Amino acid sequence: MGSDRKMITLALSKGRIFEETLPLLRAAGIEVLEDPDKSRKLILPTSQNDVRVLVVRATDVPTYVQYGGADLGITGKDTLLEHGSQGLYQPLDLRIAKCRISVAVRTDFDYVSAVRQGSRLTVATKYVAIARDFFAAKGVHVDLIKLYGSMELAPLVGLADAIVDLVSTGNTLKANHLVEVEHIMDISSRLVVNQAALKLKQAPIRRIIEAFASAVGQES
Ligand code: PRT
Ligand code: MG
Repeated sequence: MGSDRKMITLALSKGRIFEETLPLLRAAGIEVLEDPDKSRKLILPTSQNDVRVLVVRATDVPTYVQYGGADLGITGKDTLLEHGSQGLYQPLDLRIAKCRISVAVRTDFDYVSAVRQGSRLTVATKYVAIARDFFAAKGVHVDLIKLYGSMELAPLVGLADAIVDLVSTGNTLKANHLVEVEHIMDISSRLVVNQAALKLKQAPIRRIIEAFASAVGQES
């Protein structure tokens, strides 16, 4: 970043967050000039010379913003809870990329009895921090297995009794003969801002926060 003290850099991940952010950027008068699915560029120009977009992995957005590689970013609450929010100012819930984080098991697994009998559950998840906190609060003993994707497979092949994963329509669970047994929390994406950048580039960053806030119908 340091190269241009006037440049505003926004970190986004490809896919649903990128797609759902475009209308918010438009509301702030910013058009992204290249499609990240077609371009190989990782830094995308916008219609405003002093605003650019970084294309990063969803799980890396908080890291880029925390260390100042980007001034702002948009990231799921799931990702933020796993990463931690040190150094990140979170002015807005953008209410995009909505889903929930749930516990799911095979339809033939008796979760209620397992929990009632105090069994140790093996839980596969990308969200080890969220899962650890959730089961600790319930007083359920768990062995956590960290996965990076396709969590739904784990109970099917005997790797785990349960998974903690994101659910939106529920179709992925259904297609894999899994059923939701706990709703841990609702998830949506947040705007995160580097605290030092907010001080150094107050005016342009405030302008973006306010445009996003009015686009999503919130006070900033
Ligand atoms: O894909 P990659 O490994 O690069 O990263 P990622 O999976 O973290 O990125 P991405 O773009 O898939 O998700 C980014 C963010 O979108 C997440 O951090 C969530 O905050 C949010 N989001 C909203 C979702 C979903 N809805 C969602 N349904 N992220 C993932 N899913 C997956 C879910 O993991 C499951 O496999 O979709 C599947 C379930 O969908 P349904 O509709 O079948 O229930
Ligand atoms: Mg994904």
